[in-house]
Amino acid sequence: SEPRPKKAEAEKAIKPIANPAADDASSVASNIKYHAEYTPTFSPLKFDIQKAYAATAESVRDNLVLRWNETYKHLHKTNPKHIHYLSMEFLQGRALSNAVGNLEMRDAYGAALRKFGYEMEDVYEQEPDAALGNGGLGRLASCFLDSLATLNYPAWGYGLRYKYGLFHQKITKEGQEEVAEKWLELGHPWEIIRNDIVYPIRFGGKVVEGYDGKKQWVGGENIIAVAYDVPIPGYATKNTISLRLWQTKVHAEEFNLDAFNNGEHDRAASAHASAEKICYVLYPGDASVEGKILRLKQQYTLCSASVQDIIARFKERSELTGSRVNWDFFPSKVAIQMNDTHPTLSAPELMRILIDVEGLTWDQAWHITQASVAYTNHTVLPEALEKWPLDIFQKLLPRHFEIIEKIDNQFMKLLLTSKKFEPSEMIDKIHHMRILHNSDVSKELKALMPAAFAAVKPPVATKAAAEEEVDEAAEKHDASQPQTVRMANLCVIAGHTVNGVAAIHSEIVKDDVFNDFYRLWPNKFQNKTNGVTPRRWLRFCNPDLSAVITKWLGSEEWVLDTEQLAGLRKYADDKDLHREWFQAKRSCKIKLAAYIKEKTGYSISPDALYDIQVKRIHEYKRQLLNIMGVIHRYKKMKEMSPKERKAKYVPRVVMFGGKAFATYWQAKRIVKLITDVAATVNHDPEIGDMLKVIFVPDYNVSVAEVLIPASELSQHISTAGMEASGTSNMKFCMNGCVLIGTLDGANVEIREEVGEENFFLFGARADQINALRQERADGKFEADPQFEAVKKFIKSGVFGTYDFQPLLSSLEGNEGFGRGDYFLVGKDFPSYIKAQDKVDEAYKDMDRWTKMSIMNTAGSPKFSSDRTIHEYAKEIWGIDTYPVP
Ligand code: T68
Repeated sequence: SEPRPKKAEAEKAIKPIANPAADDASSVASNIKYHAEYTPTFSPLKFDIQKAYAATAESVRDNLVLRWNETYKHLHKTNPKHIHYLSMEFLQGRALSNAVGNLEMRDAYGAALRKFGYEMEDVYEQEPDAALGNGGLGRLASCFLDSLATLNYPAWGYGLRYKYGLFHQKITKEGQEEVAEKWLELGHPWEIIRNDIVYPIRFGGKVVEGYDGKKQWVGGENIIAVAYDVPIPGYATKNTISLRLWQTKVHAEEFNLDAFNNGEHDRAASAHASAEKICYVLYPGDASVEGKILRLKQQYTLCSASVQDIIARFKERSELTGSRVNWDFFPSKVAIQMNDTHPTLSAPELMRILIDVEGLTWDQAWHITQASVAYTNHTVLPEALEKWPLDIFQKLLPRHFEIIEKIDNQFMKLLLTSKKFEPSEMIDKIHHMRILHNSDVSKELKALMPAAFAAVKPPVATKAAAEEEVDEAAEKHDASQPQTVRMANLCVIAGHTVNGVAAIHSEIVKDDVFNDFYRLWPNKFQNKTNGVTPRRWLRFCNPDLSAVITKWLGSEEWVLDTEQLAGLRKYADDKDLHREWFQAKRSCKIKLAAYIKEKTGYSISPDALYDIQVKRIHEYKRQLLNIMGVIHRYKKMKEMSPKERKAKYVPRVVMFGGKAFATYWQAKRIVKLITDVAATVNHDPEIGDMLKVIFVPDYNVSVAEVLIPASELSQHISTAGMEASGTSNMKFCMNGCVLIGTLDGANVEIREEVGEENFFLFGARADQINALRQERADGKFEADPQFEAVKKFIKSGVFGTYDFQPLLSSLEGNEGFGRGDYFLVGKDFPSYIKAQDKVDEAYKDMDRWTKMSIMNTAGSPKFSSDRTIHEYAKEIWGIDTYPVP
């Protein structure tokens, strides 16, 4: 690397020149200097690192905009079918390092920044994470955008521009504390505000019928959504797609000047305040009525603005061909993917616009909608399947409610006339499958029901008597059950395809969550196993290991063609590769150790086994099983002589990271337990480096980029059947980390790919879980003495005085809410401990371990999101690739 000149000299030597296409170090430096001077966001007196970041980002953005414009023009001209990926969450992380990497300009930017006296990595660090997501679902959306751009698919991402992303997590003596996240505070160079792309959004009001019978939705609160575009570059391609984020506001006319002049300042700006708060925070708690309305407003804003935008572009491109708009072509130009149920309203919104605005018939609109939208399910947890109280929904979206009512009726009719269910099952099926839970059934529909109903009861004497009974049955809804709009049911009914996110999850979707729908429409259901982008999650976050891989595979083609990673298998026993592999992992471990020291004050040895569990804190993900395993280990170590300890165990650092939802108390107690155990164990001189416990604060994408490359063992230990897929498991696997896990989500497929000898398996299988819970409820469960000992150890106060009883109570008793060990921590504990003992055995033999590590990377090709996206493109969206020439 070139020697660093003095900053002042460099600044004098470099001329500021705007050159968006610059790709050599000198021109890049000129471009950076240009932005430092002419895109002035900071004081002209200094060129500090923050300004270096801002100017570098602007310079990279120039390059992106160039490609972005070309892509738009190319796709406008060729007019292919586009995929529109609607998601309430995108967990983008940092943009600069990724963009420089995808543009393959690391060397040019590294050298240019060095001319100014800065290291590129330090400049990258200035960027706050764009954390517009909670976890896996949002990060998946971001990996998909990277693959869509890289593979040259015509695509748009649509989301919301939250002012505050996912909260920052502070770890204090009290446990987790949440602090508002302010990613926009110093400006965000990666977005382009599009004041020309604005759509009206309405809430409330009423539906009026015109003389021609046409429905019109009028009145209510009227706001606008403004587009902010984030260019998404593909890797080693010109194609640069858009993530369009909507920001809510109102037109200036809504500002009440009279009120303001009267001194009523708040009232004057009340329309502004009401509109702007929609985009304040990601996923506000929805326990209160206010919270619910806000969340529904967010969802509708995303759906309405995006659908209006999609339609506007469809019309624009139709007009281009000189013909009038032919709506029959819509599904051959537009695919809409709903990332979970949060964007479900895009289906009734599309119906509304096609019928009320464009004048299509119901049947035409329904056909177009069904042929365009598809739904991905990400969870089997019943509490996570969205239901809106009917009254709130109807008030906020009266026209959509009418449309959904009609879809619901149409669906029930179809159900009654389909031959898929026994007449005796019919009433039950209607109750389970319809969209409007516990609502009345129309007269027309009731007329279809006697036959079904008569089959349940002994045949009724007269038609009138039958009808009466039908009335009763149809209206008999459990008063304790509120009337709701079930979004998942609407998704399944309106979408042409429903997919799960890992093989086992897609089976559960068919056999359990949506079994009735599966019986009705078996062909609607598919699997699309998740994937992660190998650019961010291997090539860029782990340059050390990437260099070794490239050297042994002979080229860097694996970054685009991950299948080539399998080529590492043939060197899995090569001693030279072992040495280089070990060194690469070790250098990542040293970087992580420095990071841990800085963030927590704890020193960890790079010679220890690095064992990591990072994900949202949730009971089903069982961080509790992990920490109880750690406590067991600590307790055993204390009972042993140093010699015995060394013989049985290897030195290990167990790291945790993840955020708990602010009001999820049980999850917060788990965080507290981990940090209290850490405080005791890490200061125990008898134990020393044999065991360290670290809670890494404020886990996010950037922290993951430091942790994952340094991992040797990672934990994916959810109760079987509960984790839809998991995606960090894939990132760890790619980075040569060995997994310990249950047969859950994508673990099943990872184990198949890497080989069972390279995966530490334990625990009950998904098909055993119900029986095990029943066994427990029946009082037939025999507690494991080691597990009981761990509970006793915690209760004894070794880890301080905090009251962990509410946490421990969840593991006790046989059944009941929050009791009876619903997540089977105690049941799986003995097999977990055995698997962990096997880990220590394996780690004692470094050759064996390094081979396992290599075999994990070699077995990871399937888990590239490129593979996933190709499958969606072919089997759900029907889109082709269109590289910009
Ligand atoms: C995750 N879901 C799954 N949900 O838990 C994970 N939920 O197994 C899977 O790998 C991942 O999706 C990608 O498919 C989530 O992350 C949420 O974050 C969420 C957000 C709002 C409401 C409900």
